[in-house]
Amino acid sequence: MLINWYPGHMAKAKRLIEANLKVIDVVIELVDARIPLSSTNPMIAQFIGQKPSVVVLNKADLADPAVLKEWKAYYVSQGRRVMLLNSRDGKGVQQLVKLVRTLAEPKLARWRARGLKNRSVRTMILGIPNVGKSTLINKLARRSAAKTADKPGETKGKQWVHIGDQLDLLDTPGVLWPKLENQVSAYRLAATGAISDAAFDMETVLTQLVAELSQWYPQLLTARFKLDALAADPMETIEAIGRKRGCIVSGGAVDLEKTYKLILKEYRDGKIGPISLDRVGEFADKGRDSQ
Ligand SMILES: Nc1nc2c(ncn2[C@@H]2O[C@H](COP(=O)(O)OP(=O)(O)O)[C@@H](O)[C@H]2O)c(=O)[nH]1
Ligand SMILES: [Mg+2]
Repeated sequence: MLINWYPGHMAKAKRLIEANLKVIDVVIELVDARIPLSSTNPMIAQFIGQKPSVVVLNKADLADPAVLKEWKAYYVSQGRRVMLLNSRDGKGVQQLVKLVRTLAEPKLARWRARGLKNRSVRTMILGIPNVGKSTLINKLARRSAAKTADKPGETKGKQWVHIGDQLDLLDTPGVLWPKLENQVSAYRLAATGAISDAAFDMETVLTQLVAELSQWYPQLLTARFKLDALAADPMETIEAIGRKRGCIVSGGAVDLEKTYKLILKEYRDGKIGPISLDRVGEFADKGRDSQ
């Protein structure tokens, strides 16, 4: 699995995030609801520090509701605030604003006590690529009246979007690098589209994906591709899908590259059904791991 985040990139991303976090009161950590721990960043706990935060399981529409319930319980057991969200259609956005405002309340109360009645708390979104940061920022910005002006004493060009009562959002997210130190997470990041297609071996990713779908969601897989049964060997299932969908090269063999792309696209688009790949049990001891 190719890793295209070199230490130089990581150091730069880290510096940028740390600089922005200096003025942030509440952190919104965005992860992919289908792979909450694979799509988190090992350093997130360090970034968050003592600030109040919420972990948002975005793309909840694409994940398995039963597994999401377990993930919610998991985060609660870790002492974290957690929310499900669909940034694309905006479902949950209102609750997110409310929750962030609630988390900000102690700070606002301290400011009020010091006579700073009109000061706003600031929030920012952190997440690895492709978890929906821009989509969420756009949703939040659109429902708000207007962008607030730059404030004195801050990095030039930093823009704040007013998103709620005494609540401003930094309009650029903090982009964390993906966790690539274990192969299972790396493959799932590839399957969900967090790592660019050029960076991984399709055969490896697709055989793993089809193996996991066969194990956890056999009915969804057979129903979607009209298969009579699933083979023990995922490669056989992939070939059967290729035949069903007419991905055939001259001579009658299955066009594997085309079949890989087809399965991947339908999986990512949610066509196979709501599917979770990360499961709570397999990461039991790897909660907020840091590096
Ligand atoms: N189904 C679904 N797709 C989403 C959701 N949020 C974002 N997306 C899609 O995920 C892709 C990446 O989103 P983007 O906002 O660019 O991610 P970013 O890299 O974190 O800024 C886009 O195709 C979005 O339309 C969601 O809640 N549900
Ligand atoms: Mg973006």
